[in-house]
Amino acid sequence: MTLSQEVVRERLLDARVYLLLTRGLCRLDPLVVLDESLTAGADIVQVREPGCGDRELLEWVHDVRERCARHRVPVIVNDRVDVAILAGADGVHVGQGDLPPRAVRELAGDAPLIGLSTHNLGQLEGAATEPIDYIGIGPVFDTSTKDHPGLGADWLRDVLPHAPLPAFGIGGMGMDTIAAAIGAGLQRIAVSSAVCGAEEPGAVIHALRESLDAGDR
Ligand code: TZP
Ligand code: MG
Repeated sequence: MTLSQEVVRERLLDARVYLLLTRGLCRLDPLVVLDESLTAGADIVQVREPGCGDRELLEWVHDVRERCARHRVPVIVNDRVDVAILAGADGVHVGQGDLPPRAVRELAGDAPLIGLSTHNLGQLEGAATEPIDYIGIGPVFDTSTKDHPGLGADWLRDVLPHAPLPAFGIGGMGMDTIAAAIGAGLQRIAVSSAVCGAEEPGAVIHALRESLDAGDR
């Protein structure tokens, strides 16, 4: 880890916009997407590269980590606890079919953040007894990034009060859906294609942040 455990946890508690960076979804150079997003105020960055070769992934996580550290932004690696440890990342994100959080904690130790994807109330409530730091909830809206259809804003409104940890709504988050998400009570989002695929990724991050901040007032 480049950032201290205290800083990483502080950043998590304040986080509103969590970027899932996937190079194949980027319209611009992925490093430009990353730099613009960091400058615009992305709070956390996840490296999500399904199907990427191990060596290439390790190098990419190093590059992302170096850039994020300049902004004191934690870097999370999707699925791969081994790569996260080797690259000195700040955390690992796992889904319901990945290594169980307890196994990730055993390998990674106490310091790194662990995030868990949840897709229903049972999984959301079950997260309370896992050794994790935050959860993803969704997919909230339809998205081409995942096969599963969006569960909807009404569903989100019902489940959100049961979230035992900081909860990031995910799936189809963007300028056309953020109002409905906020209306359902959401304060934190995880976003991929709306930022990666944008011509001006920084402007999208900035606008999403503004909406979320305004939602509090
Ligand atoms: N889980 C649900 S949607 C998603 C993940 C990992 C990807 C991000 O979604 P989007 O719609 O590209 O922001
Ligand atoms: Mg996964």
